[in-house]
Amino acid sequence: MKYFVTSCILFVAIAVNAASPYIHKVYDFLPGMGQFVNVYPKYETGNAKADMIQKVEDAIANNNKGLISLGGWGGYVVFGFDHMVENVPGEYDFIVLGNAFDGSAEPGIVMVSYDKNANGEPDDEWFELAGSEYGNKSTWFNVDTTYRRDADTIKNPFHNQPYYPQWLEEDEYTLSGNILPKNATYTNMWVLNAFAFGYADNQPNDSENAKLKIDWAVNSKGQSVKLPGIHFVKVYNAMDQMCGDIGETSTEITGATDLHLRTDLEVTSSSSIKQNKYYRNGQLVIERNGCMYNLLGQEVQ
Ligand SMILES: [Ca+2]
Ligand SMILES: [Ca+2]
Ligand SMILES: [Ca+2]
Repeated sequence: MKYFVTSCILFVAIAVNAASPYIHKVYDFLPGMGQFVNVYPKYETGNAKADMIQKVEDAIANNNKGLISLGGWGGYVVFGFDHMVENVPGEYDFIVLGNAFDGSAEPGIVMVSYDKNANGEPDDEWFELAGSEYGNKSTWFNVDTTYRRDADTIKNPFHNQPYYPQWLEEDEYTLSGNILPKNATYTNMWVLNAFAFGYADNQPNDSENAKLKIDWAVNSKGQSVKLPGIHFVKVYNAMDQMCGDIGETSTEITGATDLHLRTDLEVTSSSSIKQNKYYRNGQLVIERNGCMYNLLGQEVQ
């Protein structure tokens, strides 16, 4: 009888612990060399890879609304939900949040994985979500780039910290993936134009075109696959592009949401608010409606 009571209480406790719509855990993080590496998140002397992954998790999991930078091309983060994000055919299933705004699109390719071996680890096959540029003739596929510690010499005048991930023991590392077409134009300032759909940090978070469909998943041969849902997400910076003073184009991530568990998110069809992004007093700032914000969206004077 005592056992019966105990198991009833356990059942209630589990039932109350509902699935979270937000990122539950971060499994891996490795940025490409770049001007925000060792800054978002901040490297402190002695930090190991596990410490940096924990800082990334503290920033973007559980709707914490912090910000991480994936650095140069190929830099990535791997995270997971505490449940399977269901693939509802024809519907948007989840969103990866960034800090994109009109004129500042820094697209990251989104890969998804279903925990086929049911071990709770992202060690299963990955599938790319084929965004709007998947069929673009200017997209490069299956590229490898090796970053070397001894190449950490060219600095943006505003960022003098090391660009090589300081927590790595190795003196070089190789990143792999696809390179999306260049999206920048310059007249009197840099404008980074958004692709139509299917990426992270591309369309503004409140745009319908920032939302993602698991239906878009393709395997490494480019064949469409039908997944019941996904447990894990990998996002990597898919831009290999330098833009003068504002530096390399690098995807930022602030979170992710299961849209089937959060149906109340406000969405507009497009963002019409004009913003500018430039350096002021050595700090990258965003001007919007006469107010200045930092990369985290905090107002600065
Ligand atoms: Ca779907
Ligand atoms: Ca961005
Ligand atoms: Ca697994």
